[in-house]
Amino acid sequence: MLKVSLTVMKTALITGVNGQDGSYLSELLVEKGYSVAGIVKSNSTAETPFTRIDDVRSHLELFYADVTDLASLTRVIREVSPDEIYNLAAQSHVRVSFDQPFLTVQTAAVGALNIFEAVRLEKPDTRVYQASSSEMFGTSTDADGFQREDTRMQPASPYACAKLFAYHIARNYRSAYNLFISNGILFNHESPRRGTNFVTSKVCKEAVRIKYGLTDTLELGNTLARRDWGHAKDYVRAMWMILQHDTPDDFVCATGVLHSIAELVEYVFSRLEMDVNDVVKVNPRLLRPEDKHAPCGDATKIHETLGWKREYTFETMLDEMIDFWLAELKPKNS
Ligand code: NDP
Ligand code: GDR
Repeated sequence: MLKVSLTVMKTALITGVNGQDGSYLSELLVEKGYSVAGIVKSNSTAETPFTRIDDVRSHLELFYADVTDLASLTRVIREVSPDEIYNLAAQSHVRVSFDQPFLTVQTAAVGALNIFEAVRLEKPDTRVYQASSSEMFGTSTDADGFQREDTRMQPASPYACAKLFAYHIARNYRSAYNLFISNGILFNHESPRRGTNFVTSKVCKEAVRIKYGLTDTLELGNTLARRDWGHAKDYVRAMWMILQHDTPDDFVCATGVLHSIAELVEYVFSRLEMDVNDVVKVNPRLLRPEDKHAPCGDATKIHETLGWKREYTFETMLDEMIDFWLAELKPKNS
């Protein structure tokens, strides 16, 4: 049940509002008393599937627009007159970005520029959060193995290159036009609302399907890959904190803990009391042209400057995801 504050303080506009992060962020901002508007793309289904924002939808004002369409953004910004914009819209899948590099650049790079330009022209006092990514670092780390705000960036996918452009143009607009634009450089964050084409969600869902006898294999790509995984709820709180800071700045948000895909699989299967042997098959189609990095973030700056702390661990995050899929896929007659 959503707790809604009765004092309306500010207006926020979220692009990608029906994505994983957009849905949690909209709930957080509504609870804080914001008036929240969201941008959604049109699609061809009769009823647009907004399942992630079902619970909060009656508190949102939704606008059809597209980050690749500057005129639509200008119109929405003029109408909403937001105090804060959270730019979360993008084609966000790294492997898909190798299949659709132009779409990825149009949404993640040009889309961000469109937002900044619309803000510059229509409402230059708006504070803007740009969803930057740890993928921008690629294989580059500091000597201690961590990636932090000043680590050299060496992107290794069309997605990471597009996000790096957005990161730099955000900084450029900040200094050239004195706009309040901040980058959150977020490491992987997951939840029951994560798309099932991302590895944590896929493993939880498929393991539960195996548990219920609906399938007997789990096809994966590189199981030796490692990631620094946090929970989306903790990370959307960081986004909000970044925009409440007195000056625009860039912050890494991460857990500082690495786990491999194999460890992820082991945890999920043991929690479901199943044996992992002979179940996992490597499908070469799921391997990526470049996947050598083990991104591990140092979140000292956001801890010390903004007081951000995470509430979830790797295990509690996965427990929540497993429980979600157990309930979601439960056979009707059991
Ligand atoms: P999702 O893929 O769940 O959500 C992305 C959203 O962007 C979707 O709602 C999608 O709409 C929307 N979108 C895509 N293209 C356009 C467009 N042209 N115009 C308007 N909206 C569009 O991503 P997350 O919520 O996980 O991530 C949010 C942002 O943060 C993304 O930019 C991602 O790249 C970035 N990020 C994510 C991290 C993570 O671990 N989750 C880590 C670091 C950065 P639709 O569903 O209708 O296609
Ligand atoms: P990532 O997340 O690419 O880090 O991007 P994803 O969950 O897709 O991959 C993580 C790692 O798992 C390996 N892997 C598989 N991945 C998927 N999707 N499916 C599989 O079957 C599979 N098998 C192994 C991958 O090779 C990879 O090494 C996410 C996105 O949210 C980005 O938008 C965001 O910027 C980064 O996190 C930080």
